[in-house]
Amino acid sequence: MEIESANCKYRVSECSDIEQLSIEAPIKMDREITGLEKLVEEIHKVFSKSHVNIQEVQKLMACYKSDPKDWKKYAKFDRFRYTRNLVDAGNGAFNIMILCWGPGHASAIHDHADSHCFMKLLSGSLEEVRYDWPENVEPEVVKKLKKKPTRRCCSESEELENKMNNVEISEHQCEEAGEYEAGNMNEIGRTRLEVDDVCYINDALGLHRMENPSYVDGAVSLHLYCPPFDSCRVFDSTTGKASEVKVTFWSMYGKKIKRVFESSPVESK
Ligand code: 2CO
Ligand code: FE2
Repeated sequence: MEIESANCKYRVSECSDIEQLSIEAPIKMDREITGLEKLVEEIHKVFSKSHVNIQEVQKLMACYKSDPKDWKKYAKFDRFRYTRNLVDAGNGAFNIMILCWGPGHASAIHDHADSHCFMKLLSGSLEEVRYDWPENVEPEVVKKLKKKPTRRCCSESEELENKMNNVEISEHQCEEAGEYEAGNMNEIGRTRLEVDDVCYINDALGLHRMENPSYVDGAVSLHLYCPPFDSCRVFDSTTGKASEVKVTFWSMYGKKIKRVFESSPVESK
């Protein structure tokens, strides 16, 4: 019998039973989904229903066997940071993207903005490090955060550079956005993900940081977020202080996005 789990059509904090958010049953693959397009189609079908089980989505992602020919058009790397490449906007209910991690690239420690995050490794390997929420910072799941307005502390182009794909956020950024008194970050687990592994996280399960441990090879991962989000919080690894950052796409549907600040050196000539 399929275990009933939280409905991931709703935000994590809207889940009536927090216990349902941490079920980690072994995933039984009963078929193979051939091709990324087919997987996306199946995901659309599942999300057309009013109740979407976390396990159901996990299972679908596991049933697809990674084949680079399916996703290479989305796999766009940058030399300096990991990239987020939109594959499907999911009618607004979810979105699917491919993240490309160059050798040694890592994310900052971050939350998932009250959304459900599914992830499948397509190529290479990645290390996921999980953390507790720092003291005095409570996720929406526990308590809705009282949002204070954050002052802008840098120019727009600097702000774009300070995306969460920076390994750490700068000290002045923490001070300016210092909404929370927080302590050290407490590591609660580490998992090495290999090709075709699927994992799931939400704010009730903690925070995480992803890293490509290879100094030689890139890594590619497939992510499904529901609902989609365009900002989240990053946490300073030593102080635990939080800062809200925007998350953007490097490419959409296989086409690279021209970022405003990339043209500024030309303008200043
Ligand atoms: N959540 C990060 C992002 O969307 C990637 S780490 O895996 O969830 O950029
Ligand atoms: Fe993440």
